[in-house]
Amino acid sequence: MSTADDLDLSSLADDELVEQMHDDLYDGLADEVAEGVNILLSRGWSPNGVLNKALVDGMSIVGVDFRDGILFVPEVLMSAKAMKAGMAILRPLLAETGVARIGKVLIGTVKGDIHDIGKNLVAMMLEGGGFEVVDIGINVSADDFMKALDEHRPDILGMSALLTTTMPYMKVVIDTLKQKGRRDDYIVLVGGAPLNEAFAESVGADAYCRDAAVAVETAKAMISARRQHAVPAG
Ligand code: B1M
Repeated sequence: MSTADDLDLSSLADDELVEQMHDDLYDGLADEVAEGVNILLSRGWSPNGVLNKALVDGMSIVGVDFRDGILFVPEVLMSAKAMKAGMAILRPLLAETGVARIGKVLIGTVKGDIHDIGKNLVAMMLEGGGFEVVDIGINVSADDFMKALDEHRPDILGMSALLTTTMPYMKVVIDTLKQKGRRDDYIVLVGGAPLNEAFAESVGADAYCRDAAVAVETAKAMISARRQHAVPAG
């Protein structure tokens, strides 16, 4: 499953190209994935369509084979790199749709966890949805979350975890906020493949976001609800 050297991606019909991009993602071919993204965009595909059909669907195939022991860490890292190459092209386009900033989101992957593809996607989609986003990266400790919250003063704190062993750390961050009497200063949204609503509730988050699109909807709904309930000054 690899792009033959002489294969001209632009000669493929859309559905064949998307399939080829899934193969190229699987094989970690960053240049080919980037080229495919550019071709689809030049054919009038929306950035969102390219993201979901070509990249996210392709990465799901990688996820299944990683789970089943067919792919291993180095190969998945190559796929992740290829996905990032595609996302780098889409990022400014997704952000472009935003008009006035709706609010500010600070987002990071919790301590012990280095998965960042989903978080980056969420950050991109939030930017596209009109939010200012401060991404503080991976392996973020409660202390570092607190420092960043002080520095950036967002409306929303977003946390990501992809491992069953790291998701409980979200509670550590939320409990730290509570101890400092600052829990109510922020809307706290959490996400990541192993989470669910019950977990989000159990750690004291405001909502669980199944995917990036839900994260944008939830962020918008919660900001607007909070603003409606804010007591007018004076
Ligand atoms: Co990892 N890994 N991994 N991995 N990895 C998983 C998560 C795993 C499920 C694979 C498997 O076994 N099937 C498994 C976890 C099992 C478990 O916890 N029970 C696993 C494991 C075990 C590990 C290691 C321990 C492997 C090892 O070393 N033996 C290791 C851990 C390293 C660490 O973090 N300390 C490890 C390492 C890696 C790589 C480095 C190779 C690479 C990460 C590269 C990177 O991120 N830069 C990697 C990858 C790529 C995966 C899989 C294959 C794909 C994850 C991904 O990017 N998905 C993953 C299998 C899987 O999930 N199917 C797996 C695509 C992404 C778009 O989806 O991240 O779910 P996702 O994000 C979604 C939603 O969840 C949601 O929106 C996103 C977009 O729609 N969302 C949020 C996510 N965060 C959000 C935050 C929000 C809102 C929504 O805030 C508001």
